[in-house]
Amino acid sequence: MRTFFSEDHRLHFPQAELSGGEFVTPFERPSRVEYVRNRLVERGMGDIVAPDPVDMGPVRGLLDQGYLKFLETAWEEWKAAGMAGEIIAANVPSRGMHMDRIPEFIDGKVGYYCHASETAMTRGTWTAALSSMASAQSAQRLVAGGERAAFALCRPPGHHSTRDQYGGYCFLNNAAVVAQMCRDGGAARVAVLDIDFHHGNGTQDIFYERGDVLFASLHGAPEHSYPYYIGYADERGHGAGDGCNLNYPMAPGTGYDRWAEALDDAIANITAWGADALVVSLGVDAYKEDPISFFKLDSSDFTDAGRRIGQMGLPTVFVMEGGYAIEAVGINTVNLLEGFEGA
Ligand code: OKP
Ligand code: ZN
Repeated sequence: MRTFFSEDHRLHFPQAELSGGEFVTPFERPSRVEYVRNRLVERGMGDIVAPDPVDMGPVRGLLDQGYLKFLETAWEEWKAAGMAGEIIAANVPSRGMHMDRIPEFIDGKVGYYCHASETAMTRGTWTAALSSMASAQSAQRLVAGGERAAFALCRPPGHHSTRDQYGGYCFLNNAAVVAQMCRDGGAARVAVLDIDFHHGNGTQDIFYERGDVLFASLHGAPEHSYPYYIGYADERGHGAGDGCNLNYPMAPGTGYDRWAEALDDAIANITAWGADALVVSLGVDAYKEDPISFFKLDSSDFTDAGRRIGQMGLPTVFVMEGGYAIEAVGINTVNLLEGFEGA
């Protein structure tokens, strides 16, 4: 399987993440994807190539124009306003406030376009997010051209970002844009299977009222896990999208038996629905040693999960999301891809 990967991910490396009331080195750090790349090489998974330049057409078509402009100019505005540090949202609109009036001052705009203040932005964040999107798009094009599968080694990840909000380490929703590109390229029905430990709230939100893209997510139950306020099983889609959103929230301590049951159910639903193409939001933070998650998967479980996904027989674009047990991220990610290829 071919991998698309851009070195420009390094341009995004904030010094700070707000965690437990203190600033720590972000869990989502550049070394994560270096471990994945090294493991791909070690296992001879296939070539690793730089993506073609990002195509803003599909990005602009799916996401909010004001949000994209904000991401592009935020750093300049932040610095022009005399802010000393990295961009961190200190205020967000909440209950009883206006959700649709956008402040002019950058500090207010930052909060308007953010849903979680752990995530900082820096000078290179926008460029890195675009390079991540470029990898996802190149992987999609390869699969649209007839390859069975491709892997986008994206960083920063994307599945928490909506049409107009960043947060949860995500700025641009790579998986959502890939799904839309599959639709534009002729796939009538596209499924997004999100196996990252965290609920893919951004992807859910983007497709919630659409009947042509099915979203299925396995994740830590919102009662106990970020993003906390979304991801319940009774969120099933709305309007034309009714029935096209499948959430599998699971309790702390969930191991592979229960997790694989949810995976099988998601797979059965995607198959019955008649998907023509599959996008996998590939996070490996369901791993037992992950520092910010509470599932108990072993490394070998990722191989088995990949096999089950491969048995669907669909053209598949893998898009990297989370995974923070740094040294195991490479092993677990490549295990899943190998399981897929061996199916
Ligand atoms: C992004 B992805 C750590 C809390 C972290 C945000 C998690 C974002 C996960 N103190 N909260 O889905 O892996
Ligand atoms: Zn995650």
